[in-house]
Amino acid sequence: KFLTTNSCAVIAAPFSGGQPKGGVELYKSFFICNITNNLFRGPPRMLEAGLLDMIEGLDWKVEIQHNDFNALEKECKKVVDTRHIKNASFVSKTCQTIHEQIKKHAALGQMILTLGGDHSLGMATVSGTAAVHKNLGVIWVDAHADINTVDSTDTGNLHGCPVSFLTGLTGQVEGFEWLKPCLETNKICFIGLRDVDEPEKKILKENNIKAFSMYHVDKYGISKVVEMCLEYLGKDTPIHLSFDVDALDPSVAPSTGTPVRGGLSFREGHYICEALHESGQLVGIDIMEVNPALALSDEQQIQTINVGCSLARSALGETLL
Ligand code: 6HN
Ligand code: MN
Ligand code: MN
Ligand code: MN
Repeated sequence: KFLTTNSCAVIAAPFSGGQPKGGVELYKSFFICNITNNLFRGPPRMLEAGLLDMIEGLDWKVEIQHNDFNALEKECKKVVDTRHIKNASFVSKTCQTIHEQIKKHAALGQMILTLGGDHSLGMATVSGTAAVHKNLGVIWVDAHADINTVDSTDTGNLHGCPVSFLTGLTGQVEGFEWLKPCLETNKICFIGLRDVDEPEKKILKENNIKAFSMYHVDKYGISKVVEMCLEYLGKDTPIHLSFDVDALDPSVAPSTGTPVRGGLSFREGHYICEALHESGQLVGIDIMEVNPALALSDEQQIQTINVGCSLARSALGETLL
C-alpha cells in the first residue's frame, strides 16, 4: 500500500569505512577465497550468488545500482579528520551518495534493497526512505544498538552510531550537514540486542526506546516480538527493515565483523523477514555487515553469503509453501 510499483531497486554498497575490518567493500578478490571463479567479495558476492535472478523469480522487476567508492576513499584519505570518530568524511560522502540514490528510487514507488557494506550505511538507507515515506518506522535487527553518539562511542567506529545520527540524538555533526534528523525515537524497534555499550543502555532508557533483546526473544518467542513491534509502530506506518547479519547467531552467519554469541536462529531471522513482508508495510530492506573476507573457511563464507540472500528473499515475499 506504500509502494506504487512492483519494482525493486537493489543498491550494492561495497563500503567498509564505518569500521576497521576490510572486506565488506571489495569488488575484486585479492587473497582469501579459493572458491571457483570467485571474482567478487563484499555485497557483490550476494549478486554473484544469483540474488537478482532470485528476486525476479519472486515477481519483482529489478533495477540494480552498482557503486564503487575506491576513488572517493583515496580523496577522503587526504582530509584529516580532527574528531575522534574514524573516517568521518568518507562515511559522510558515501552515505550522502547512497542517500540520494535511495531517495530517487523510493520516489518512483520502488522497494529498496540495500546490500552492505557496514552498518554506518544505515544513515543513508533510513534517511533515504524517510525522505519519501512520511512517518517512517524502522525495525533494526542487530546484536548491537548502533546508537552511540559521537561523544559516547569508545571505538570511534561510525557503524556503531547510525541510529543516533538518524534520530538527532547526537546533535548536528560537522561534515554531516546533509543528514537531518528524520526518525523519531518512538518510531524505532530493536530486535536481537545482546551487546549494548553502557552509554547506549542509558540512551535507550532515557529516550524510552522500544528494544527487544535476546532475552525478550527467548521469553516471548519471535512471533510475539514481531507482533509487538508492528503494533507499536502502527498499521499506517511504512516500515524500513535494517538487518545486520550479526543479529543471527555466529553459527548461522559467521562471516561478519562483530559476531556475538547467543543470537537469533536461522528461522527466527527469517521469520522476522517473512512477517514484515506479510504486513505489506515494508518499503526498504538493508542486509548489512555480510563480510566474506572474514570467513575462516569457504564453507563459512558461502553460508553467510547465502543467508544474506535468503533473508532478502524472505523479506521480498518468498514463501515456504
Ligand atoms: N554494528 N557498540 C560497538 C561500537 O563500536 O560502537 C559495536 C558496534 C557494532 C556495529 O555491528 O553494526
Ligand atoms: Mn549494526
Ligand atoms: Mn551489529
Ligand atoms: Mn562494545
